Amino acid sequence: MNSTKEISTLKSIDPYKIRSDFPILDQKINGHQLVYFDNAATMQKPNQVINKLNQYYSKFNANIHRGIHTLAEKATTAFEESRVALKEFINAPKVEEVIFTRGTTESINLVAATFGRTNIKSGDEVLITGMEHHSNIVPWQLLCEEKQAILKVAKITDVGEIDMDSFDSLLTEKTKIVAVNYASNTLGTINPVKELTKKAHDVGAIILIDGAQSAAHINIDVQDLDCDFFTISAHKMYGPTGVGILFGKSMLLEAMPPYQGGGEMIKDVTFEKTTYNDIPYKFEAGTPNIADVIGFKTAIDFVKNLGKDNIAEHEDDLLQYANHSWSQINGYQPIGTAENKVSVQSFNIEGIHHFDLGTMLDARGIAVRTGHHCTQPIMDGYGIEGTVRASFAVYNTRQEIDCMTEALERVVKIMR
Ligand code: C6P
Repeated sequence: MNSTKEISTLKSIDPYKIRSDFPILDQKINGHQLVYFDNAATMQKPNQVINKLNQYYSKFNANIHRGIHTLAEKATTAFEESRVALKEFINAPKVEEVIFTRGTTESINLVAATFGRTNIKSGDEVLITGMEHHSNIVPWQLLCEEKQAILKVAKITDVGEIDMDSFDSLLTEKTKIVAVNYASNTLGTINPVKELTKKAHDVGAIILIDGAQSAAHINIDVQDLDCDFFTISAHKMYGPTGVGILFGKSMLLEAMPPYQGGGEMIKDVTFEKTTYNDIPYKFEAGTPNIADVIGFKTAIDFVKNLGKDNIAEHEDDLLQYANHSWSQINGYQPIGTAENKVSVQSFNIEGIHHFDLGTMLDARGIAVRTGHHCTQPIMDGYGIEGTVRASFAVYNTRQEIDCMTEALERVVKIMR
């Protein structure tokens, strides 16, 4: 690595300093320093989050909203503080519009099973795009099968953007729900969700935005977007696994039936009739994932302290640098070359299977994802089985990209 690469030109993010907060990064894998480029699958967790989980379990573990003892009150306060932090993080108008779920997958299933089942009837249409994660396809397929509704899919272009002519032609008065991701986990494309929201509303449809890949990289303002539903997974923004949120406009949430039955979601239960709790609790049956909800707030604080604009600037530098370096490799075929992207790059190298590439990179301590990335229709569209995917986070460096470039060059030499 030369000195110009070593000294970052960016002042706002110092990845070398940030790395000291991430104990997992300081280890050897297969005899090499770990290079973690699988951040779109899940990000690593800083000490602040790890310590918060430890603190909860060692100092104030208790069930919430149930006890009047001191620990229960402490846990309840911390849990609800996390909801307030999420409200602010996405600029939701009301705190009760933030529902804790297991993550994006559960959030989408919740909307399909409650709003969807209540509002979709035979012949209605649900519109998604060709670049959705399976989590934003299958719940709508299940709904459409049950209701004899029709799932429509807007095409994507060769560079991996939504084909707006296709989207416009499929969006009609019959469309009742539009569901689209803010950023594609496979292509990295950032979609024009504000524009799509306006289009959906113009035909009287509601829109759900799958925000899984946007939360750690893009400023989110659900009021400015005017979206009806928005989803986040904490683990894709330096937080714990198994927790996320569904944002929903209160008018919609209040009209929706509950998702699951159990404790906490009720007002009164008799064998004859049950009345339901107010939102958000109506959608939070049972003991929630208390520790991880509390850790989620710490992850939000971590991201807020760094600043999303600074994060995006750093990650964009890495994306440009990676593409510049890898484009020199014989046979490099990037998949997903849209103008406006988060820091995700899928690619293949001609003549070498993506699994072989992934395995050989792992032997050099480099973690990437290989396969279809839970977006099989994207692969079908490009006529491929899968790709290698590298995805970057704040703690990644140009030096790590150099390691991967060297490793790729070595693999190409061996395999050709
Ligand atoms: N994508 C990836 O490697 P969950 O698993 O519920 O936290 O998130 C599901 C999900 C939904 N939408 C998008 C755009 C996503 O990227 C993901 C998760 C991971 O790309 C795991 S498959």
